[in-house]
Amino acid sequence: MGVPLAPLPVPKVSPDAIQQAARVLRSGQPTLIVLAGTALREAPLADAHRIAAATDARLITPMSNARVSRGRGRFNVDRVPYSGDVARDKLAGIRNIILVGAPPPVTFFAYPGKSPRPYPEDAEIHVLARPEQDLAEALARLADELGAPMVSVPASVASRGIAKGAVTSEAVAQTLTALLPEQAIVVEESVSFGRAFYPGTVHAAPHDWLQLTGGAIGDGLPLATGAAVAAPGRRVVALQADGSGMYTLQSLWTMAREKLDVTVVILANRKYAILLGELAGVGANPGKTALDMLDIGNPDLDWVQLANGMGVEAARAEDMERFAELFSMANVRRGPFVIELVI
Ligand SMILES: Cc1ncc(C[n+]2csc(CCOP(=O)(O)OP(=O)(O)O)c2C)c(N)n1
Repeated sequence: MGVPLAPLPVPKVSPDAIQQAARVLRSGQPTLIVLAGTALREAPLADAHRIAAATDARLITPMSNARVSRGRGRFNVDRVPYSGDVARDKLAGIRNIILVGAPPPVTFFAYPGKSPRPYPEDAEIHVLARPEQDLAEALARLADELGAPMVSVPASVASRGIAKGAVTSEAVAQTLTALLPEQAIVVEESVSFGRAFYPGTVHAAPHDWLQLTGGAIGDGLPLATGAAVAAPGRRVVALQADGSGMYTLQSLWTMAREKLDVTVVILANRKYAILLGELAGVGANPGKTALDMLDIGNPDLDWVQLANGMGVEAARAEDMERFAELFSMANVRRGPFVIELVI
């Protein structure tokens, strides 16, 4: 006989941690609150915004988070920028950093002669809550301790409709905003192309945004598979860079067998594009052999045939009109569909 597993208790933060964070926030010094984990759900985000509005603290999240509740009617929080230089500019002047289930901000990669910590060296770090603690409860108590009034979500900006013409990151974000189904689960492993996706979808229908939290690429398609199994009735939209997609493309076969409602958008640039930028970032001057290693054409992958070969219907789009047509159609059908979006 198996012993039923009781859910693990979620420890609450101590009154001292609340008091300490409140003292820092009342000091009036420039303060950054870093939110991660379960602090990125709808209610705790609202409490974090109450705190920010009452104290002038700034809110931020790590670049990648396991799950964020976002879209129309919800509070948005910007992420630590991917570029170390941009992140350092953004966090200049910060005196205190309050961590809510998050590590201190770091840049994704380290570069010779540059600190991987994009905040001033003399900033003081305070831990309101560790990841395993009750983050929502901690933020609610801190907001109450500060007497922070409720704030309303900024009005959403009306959709500009679908984008037309050339495929760009901004155009895809615009079309996602116009067409994302209510309560979709977006799984994003868009790597270099998707820089506009997150900021550009703040006003899309309410959705959850799922990402890999580490650096080992290839998690997008399996994550989309798991999300679709876990949340039947919700459309999963996987925004998947092609190189990373190749690590785990057998997920498509599972999606077909399990008839999972996933719309897979393959962002086909036929390169490991981000690594070209990173090579430049460390001052390398790559020759032909190195550059060939970062090219995944020759021959080009045909994602329509790859998907068909695993029992998944698929089509290719080379402009935004076709993308919108395929994306709307895919999202209302049962089962998976792959769109190879040539970028
Ligand atoms: C498991 C694993 N292998 C290799 C890498 C190194 N790596 C980082 S990004 C990348 C290429 C990503 O290419 P793609 O998914 O096509 O996105 P793009 O850079 O073209 O936007 C590679 C190989 C990694 N991070 N993880």
